[in-house]
Amino acid sequence: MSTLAAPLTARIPIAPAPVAPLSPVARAALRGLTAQQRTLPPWLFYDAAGSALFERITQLPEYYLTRTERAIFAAHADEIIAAAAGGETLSIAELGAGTAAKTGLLLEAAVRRQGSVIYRPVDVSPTALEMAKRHLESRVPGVLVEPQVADYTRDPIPLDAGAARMLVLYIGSSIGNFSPEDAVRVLRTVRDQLQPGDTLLLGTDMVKDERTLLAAYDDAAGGTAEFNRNILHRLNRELGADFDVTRFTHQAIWKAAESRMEMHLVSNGPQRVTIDDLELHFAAGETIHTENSYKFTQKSIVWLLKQSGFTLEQQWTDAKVWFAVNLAVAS
Ligand code: AVI
Repeated sequence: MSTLAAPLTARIPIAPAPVAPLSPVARAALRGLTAQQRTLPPWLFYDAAGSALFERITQLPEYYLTRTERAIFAAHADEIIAAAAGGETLSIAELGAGTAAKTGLLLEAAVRRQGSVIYRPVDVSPTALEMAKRHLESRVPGVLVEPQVADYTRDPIPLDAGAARMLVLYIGSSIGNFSPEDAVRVLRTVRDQLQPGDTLLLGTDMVKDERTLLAAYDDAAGGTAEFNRNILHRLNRELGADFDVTRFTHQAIWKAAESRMEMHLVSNGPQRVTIDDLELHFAAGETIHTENSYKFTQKSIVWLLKQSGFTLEQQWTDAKVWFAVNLAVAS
């Protein structure tokens, strides 16, 4: 038999059926929920519903962070901007800007000082950036908003806006949601984009009495519980999981040795959950660890900045030293 007569399929390799790559959400869920201590990464909180729930948290009486930091800006914005500018013209960038609700106070101070300012908010959410642009350009004349959609936790972002001096804002104690090692990695990436003399304004929530911390992460109205449980609703919505969300209880724990608040979701009893082909069995009391929120001391702030290539230059706090706004210079 000539080779030409051989059955066609015998000679043409059949390509395996393509396997669709997992989405980042599916990958995170698969990896985290099959680990010994089940975990879900906190970035999963921030879909549209979760971002709205977080906005509500910032207004809760127990969640002192946002209003304390805002009060520090309200009292010291001119001083902060003057110290960052050091006599030069300033451009301002903001990491994880979201809707840039508190930033207006600092931008107003920059406009008072130099007449106009370029402001580059960086965020993964184009919708939040659009809102920030519309809101700020109408509210603060003199601000030119140049939004940038990027994941600053992964990719270096070009920060140079052509001005003599850059000020990078990383406020709201967002740095506290990273482990110390990851926090250094994130800040080092920022440092690598700056020139010596440029500055970073870092908001840090401070260690304080346990009662205040527990209330901030487990409020009476249940807003934080709803925010925490939204992560399971998200897996139901986006991955077709079948979590019975009512059977998971929100838990906030203060871990003094690690200097962090932890959030967990505790399984109310033995239960089975499926996500596509994956079957998960939860024992009663077993938890999914959803967030760490590190709290700082003067020593840990200085350490973090030093490891990341910055030097702490000036610091502003509230009277109770619950929150600190730190100006650090790229060394
Ligand atoms: C966004 N981040 C600084 C908040 C925090 O306090 O760690 C997220 C949050 N988690 C519970 N409440 C607020």
